[in-house]
Amino acid sequence: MDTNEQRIKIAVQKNGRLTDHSLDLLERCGLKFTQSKDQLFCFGENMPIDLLLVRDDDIPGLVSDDVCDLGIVGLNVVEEKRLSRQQEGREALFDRVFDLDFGQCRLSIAAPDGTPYDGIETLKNSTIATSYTGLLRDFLESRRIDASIEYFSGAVEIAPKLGKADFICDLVSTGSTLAANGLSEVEVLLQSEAVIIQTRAPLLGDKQALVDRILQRLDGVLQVQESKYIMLHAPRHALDRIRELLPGSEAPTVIPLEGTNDKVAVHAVCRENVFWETLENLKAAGASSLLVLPVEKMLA
Ligand code: PRT
Ligand code: ZN
Repeated sequence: MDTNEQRIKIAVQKNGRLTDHSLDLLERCGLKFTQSKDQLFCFGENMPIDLLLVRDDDIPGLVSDDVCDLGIVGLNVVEEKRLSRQQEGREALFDRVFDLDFGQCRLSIAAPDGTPYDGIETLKNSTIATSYTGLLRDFLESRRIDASIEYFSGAVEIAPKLGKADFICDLVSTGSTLAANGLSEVEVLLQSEAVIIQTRAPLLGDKQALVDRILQRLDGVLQVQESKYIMLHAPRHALDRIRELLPGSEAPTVIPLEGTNDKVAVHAVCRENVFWETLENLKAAGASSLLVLPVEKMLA
């Protein structure tokens, strides 16, 4: 029976930088959804897995409080929530299960251009504007730097111009927002990307098996992103050298070629991208008829 309690709920950002990537990833795991009229809920058509579409800041709380079983959210938001709960004396009841290879950015401290900066001691007795108070406090305390933190909910980069802060602490990806506001990065606190988190609450009935199944599919999808299937012909005597040159591949399959004793076909899954240089090196080692194909699905 497919009662509501037996359906998995995944919290996904409703409308933002992570939304398209998150939905695309779940679709590549074979999940199909119908979106509700209010666009806050996606019903799983082919598996008992539904999505809750929410603000990214709410995702760690929903997973920690067991409203959702899994969540896709930036590590910056996860760590901020974990630290703010810890600073309130509460534990965050979720675990990070996978890094998802999108939404890359870093949380950095930046100074107005021209500010003399001579290492972290320069931050002593300064005011730093941020919406990441938990991560910033943790960073400053671990380095024994006494500075005051000014909470800004948005547009942090204008705080120095308004005379509200000496430094800012915000997310950076290309660096163009900092440059446009006359700011330069001086410290990196955290390298972030989207991650999947799972509740620590026990999953009842068939739910754990279903979560394991979806995590295994996610793992497969992430692995094939970079993987390539490579086929080539090679003289037997060159096999050792060719094995060394195949990037990130485990035991390639070696198949005899009809009508010849000294030539074989080699098939291998490479867990890294295969660049032109690699193909040229393989050819120089004696390989011929080289073919590189994308991998669509993989199940370990
Ligand atoms: O409405 P909701 O609360 O859900 O969304 P949001 O506005 O809080 O988040 P959103 O959609 O902007 O970002 C979601 C997640 O994307 C973040 O939590 C990060 O994990 C990740 N991410 C990746 C980024 C960036 N890159 C990024 N560049 N989040 C924000 N930025 C902002 C940054 O705050 C700054 O204003 O982009 C600006 C800097 O970008 P660059 O390219 O100029 O350096
Ligand atoms: Zn947000």
